[in-house]
Amino acid sequence: DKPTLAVVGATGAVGTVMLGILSSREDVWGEIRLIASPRSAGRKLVVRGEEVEVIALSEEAFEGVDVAMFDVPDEVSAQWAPIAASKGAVAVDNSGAFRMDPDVPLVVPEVNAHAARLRPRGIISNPNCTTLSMIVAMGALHAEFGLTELVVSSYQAASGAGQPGIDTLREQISKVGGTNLGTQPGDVRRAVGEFGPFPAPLALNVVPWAGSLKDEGWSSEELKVRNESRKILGLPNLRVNATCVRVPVITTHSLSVHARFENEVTVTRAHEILGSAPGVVVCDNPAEGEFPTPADVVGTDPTWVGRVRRALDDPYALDLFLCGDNLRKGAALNTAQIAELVAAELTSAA
Ligand code: 2RA
Repeated sequence: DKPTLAVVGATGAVGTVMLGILSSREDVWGEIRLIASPRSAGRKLVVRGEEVEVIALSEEAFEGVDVAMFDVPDEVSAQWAPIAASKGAVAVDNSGAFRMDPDVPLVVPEVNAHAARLRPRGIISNPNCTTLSMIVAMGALHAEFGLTELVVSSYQAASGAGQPGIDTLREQISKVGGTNLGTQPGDVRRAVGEFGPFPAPLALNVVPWAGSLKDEGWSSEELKVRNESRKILGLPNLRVNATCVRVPVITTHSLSVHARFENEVTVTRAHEILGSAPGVVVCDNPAEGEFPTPADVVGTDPTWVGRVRRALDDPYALDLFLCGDNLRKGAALNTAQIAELVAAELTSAA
């Protein structure tokens, strides 16, 4: 019989997308159990067209579970993913709790699916949505040209900060829409007043910050892009510089990437590689105004790549622009794909 899946955090921004994805992908699951904090227990959510009652997070909730997806804050995963694993489940964790643990694989099925099999702690980590918005395309180019350096600027959507991020941006837009603000120093800042999870106003603005302050002025987000890219690609010495910026977009992260390789590159060959890479769509015809934008990419599964150019001063480097829906491939979809890898493994071993 089919494996039992638990979705922990089913009521959050990512959890909601997850239920939609589980309802539209090939159904490889037997029972799907929805688990959330005690305050959400008892709510009924629809998955695969059926109403399922949410149960409270507890040890018993993992009885008989084969795969447990975690879409919860780091500290909740840190406590409960090991408990789920101790009950015999494979935990697929979307939080940052275990991503850099040497005994926990960090998996993007299109790039390093094999890594999912070696999981001594019974936990598999899902990368950060910013890393995920570029790594499928970069993995394809790496396989062909041998990646040596990444210089990245991200343009991150408000929903990366969850529902509070979405609510904050919409509230700010309602305050500044239809006004003549954005022309005097501090006028938007004064008008919106509240910044929610962000350190500065987001509407009519960009905020060169995401996450928390780490050593030497780097943000946690920028170190995640660096460290996770190295781990996923198996390139411990990959040179990575990221600058992570929040922009007034509801959902879909964008990144501009300067990538340097061991081998000379051509745009023609890069287009061929990206065009045939699973999970990647090439949208690159600036003469016709065709390039990826969040307004077109949101709600879709692939990584969209455009603006592919060979660096003018370096035949070993490409410049390109990518968009990816940070709640779908950036979180829920990749987690679901990893869970499906495990389901296939369990089913074939049964
Ligand atoms: C963000 N990537 O966008 C981080 C976490 N989702 O805030």
